[in-house]
Amino acid sequence: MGLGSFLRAALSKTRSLFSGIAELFSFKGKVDQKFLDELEKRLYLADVGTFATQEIVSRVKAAYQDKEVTGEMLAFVKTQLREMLTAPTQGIHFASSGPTVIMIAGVNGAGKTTSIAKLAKHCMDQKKKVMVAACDTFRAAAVAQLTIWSERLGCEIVKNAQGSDPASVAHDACEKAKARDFDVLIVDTAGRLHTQTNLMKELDKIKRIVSKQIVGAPHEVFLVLDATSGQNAITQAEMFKKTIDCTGIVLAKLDGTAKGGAIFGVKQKLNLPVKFVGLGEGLDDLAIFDPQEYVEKLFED
Ligand SMILES: Nc1nc2c(ncn2[C@@H]2O[C@H](COP(=O)(O)OP(=O)(O)O)[C@@H](O)[C@H]2O)c(=O)[nH]1
Ligand SMILES: [Mg+2]
Repeated sequence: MGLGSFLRAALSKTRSLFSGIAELFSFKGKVDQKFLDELEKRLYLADVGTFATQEIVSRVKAAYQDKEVTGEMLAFVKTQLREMLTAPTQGIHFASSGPTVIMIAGVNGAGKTTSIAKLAKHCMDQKKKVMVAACDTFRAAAVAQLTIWSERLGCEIVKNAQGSDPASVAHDACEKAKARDFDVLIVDTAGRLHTQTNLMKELDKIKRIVSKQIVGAPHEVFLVLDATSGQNAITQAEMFKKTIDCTGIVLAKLDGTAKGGAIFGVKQKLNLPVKFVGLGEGLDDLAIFDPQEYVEKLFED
């Protein structure tokens, strides 16, 4: 199955909500307040979020108020949606020389460790030498889980005992990555500590250590969000964004949720690009996020 049909299948639940938006443009009548209210309601139902919904509705109003509804207007809406998601770069921004450090953050269960395994595979497929660092030392299971993935992938792992200082694991990993010419270092982190303040301090510390060790690092800080949590994911993202400068989002678990529309809210509210989407639990279930393809697939019958 090609990536296109794979994405299309993963979006089946979200697509049924977007077909409700498309349907509106096949109705006879004028773009009046009633039509705009209905458009607003349907965008909102598709979990596009208040902010992005208001934006689309006001653009449709400005362009088409009092005109007869036509299918052309749907193309206009698609263009608006696509523009909302457009980001300057897609995928990973690699360092021009030396190891590229990718730091991964997010709440427990969001899909961090699984996404790391998929990202490692993605980089290994490009013939890059990949190392992962198990800096979620808070839970023993987290280290074990990353170890299993690294064995399956055949990539290097740097780890330490549960409860050890995550920043020192990150430090070790940077040293090894430099000394042994690794191309990519992906750093796993905890999603929950005793308090949120502790967690944020720890993430900040890891980030500082990494930046001292390797020029320009971390080159990417990906926030992993669980797509099934919809608008709730945005609240989480705001918290992380305040502490660590995230460079992009990995939206995990997009398969099997109807909340794929939340991607628009994430981008509008946080101005963080969605870099990758998770489409399942397997190593290949990750796709570089392409706004054009995404919007096309959302509206396919
Ligand atoms: N269906 C689906 N499940 C996922 C995806 N990503 C992660 N998961 C599952 O979500 C659960 C939590 O993932 P994990 O990587 O351990 O989250 P972490 O606590 O953030 O590291 C696991 O059962 C994963 O298999 C995805 O893209 N799709
Ligand atoms: Mg984990």
